[in-house]
Amino acid sequence: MSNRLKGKWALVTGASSGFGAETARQLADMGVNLLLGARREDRLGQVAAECLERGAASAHIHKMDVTRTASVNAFADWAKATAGRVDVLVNNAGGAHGVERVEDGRDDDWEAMFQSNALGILRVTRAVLPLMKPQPGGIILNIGSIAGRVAYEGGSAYCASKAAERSITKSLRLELNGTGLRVGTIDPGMAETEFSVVRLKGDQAKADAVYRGVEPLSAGDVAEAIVWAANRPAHVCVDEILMMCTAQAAPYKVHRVEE
Ligand code: NDP
Ligand code: 8X3
Repeated sequence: MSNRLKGKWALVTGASSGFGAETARQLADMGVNLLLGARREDRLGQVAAECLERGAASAHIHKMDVTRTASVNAFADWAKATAGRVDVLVNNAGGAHGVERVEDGRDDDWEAMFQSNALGILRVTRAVLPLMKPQPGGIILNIGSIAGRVAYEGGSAYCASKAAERSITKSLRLELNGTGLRVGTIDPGMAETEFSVVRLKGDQAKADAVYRGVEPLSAGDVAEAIVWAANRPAHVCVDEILMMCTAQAAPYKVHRVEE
């Protein structure tokens, strides 16, 4: 496979774990310069060190919170000072909080999901676009979910925030038509990361049960799709990828094998 990413600058949000960390590692394998953001700076530092070992052209980290405009703008200023350009933007930071039905839902959970999964993408993209526009051929990949396409019980606000991500991606694709910039969404189904531990408020046993009797997607599976989409030639835009593990035919249709 041609490596069109070597020496390019990629900015990944939510790079401290899961899809974001694995995307950073796989981009490192291709000799990319990395700008990595998340709230946990220590974890970002570990990921950056691994990336350098794996061949990243450079790996830079900066603490950021996508739910705060000032933090996102400071992050973009840092990216400008560090790199001066961004060729690949992966809007990955986010997650789910809670599994309650609407009647039992909590404002802080709902707000956290919309803040990170929807508004966070808007904020980061607004701040980073000036670093992308001078170089036609760049790409923005937003991380959506099967949940943005198919609603399920206990997922109202998460599904809605990911449906918003889908609309944001489509609007951006239209707005950037003619600039040479590409925009797409990568929409995975269940994947074993820290996602369920966060969603279930740190209950590791409940999180493990989500994946019991199933081989879910791994962070590596999803990162491969992200890196593949980013590595297409400049005239090819991968508008969307929907991917699930073989055992999952819908969010609520998962074939489990008794262990
Ligand atoms: P993880 O919990 O492993 O990773 C989430 C990442 O997002 C972490 O790096 C976390 O870093 C970062 N993050 C969360 N909130 C913020 C914030 N406010 N500001 C900055 N960074 C933040 O989960 P995944 O890797 O699975 O999730 C990545 C994305 O993929 C999410 O958008 C999620 O909704 C989506 N997704 C996940 C699926 C799954 O089944 N795992 C399936 C489909 C989509 P830190 O805490 O250090 O800030
Ligand atoms: C995460 C996948 O199926 O838990 O976005 O909603 S699912």
